[in-house]
Amino acid sequence: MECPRPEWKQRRETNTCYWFEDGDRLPQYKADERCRRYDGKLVKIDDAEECDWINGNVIPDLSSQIGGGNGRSFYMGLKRDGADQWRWELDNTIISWPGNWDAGEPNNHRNKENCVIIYESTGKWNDVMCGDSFHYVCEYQIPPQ
Ligand code: MFU
Ligand code: CA
Repeated sequence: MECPRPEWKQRRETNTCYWFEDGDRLPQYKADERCRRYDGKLVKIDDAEECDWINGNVIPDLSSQIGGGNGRSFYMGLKRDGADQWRWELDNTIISWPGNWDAGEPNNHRNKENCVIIYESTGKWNDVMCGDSFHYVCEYQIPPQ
């Protein structure tokens, strides 16, 4: 089986495909809508290992596909729920590892930050307002044969 589009990157160990969109910048729900067009979702990062893989292979700056200093940010599929817990939209589960937060994050700045971005330059995470527009990373799981 293959990824939904040729430009998606496949992680062979898990048959997961990833796509960083660095053309459009969209609010979080629109970014997720875009991922779903390809039967994907905004990325769920299960553990530190997957986080490292994504930072090294998917995020352009860190994987040196484009080169440093772009200063861009990418949405993932993690949201603060009503009980103030971080929950993955892909399967509605609460995050089960500490995450890769930037220093001082998540800070829920002005009490309005319920979505999460990845900084391209460092791979670190920041909570942001879901209505702000950013690039995004989609994930697609190739079904077992
Ligand atoms: C930091 C970040 C916020 C926001 C703000 C401008 O808070 O945590 O997400 O980007 O800067 C002081
Ligand atoms: Ca923040």
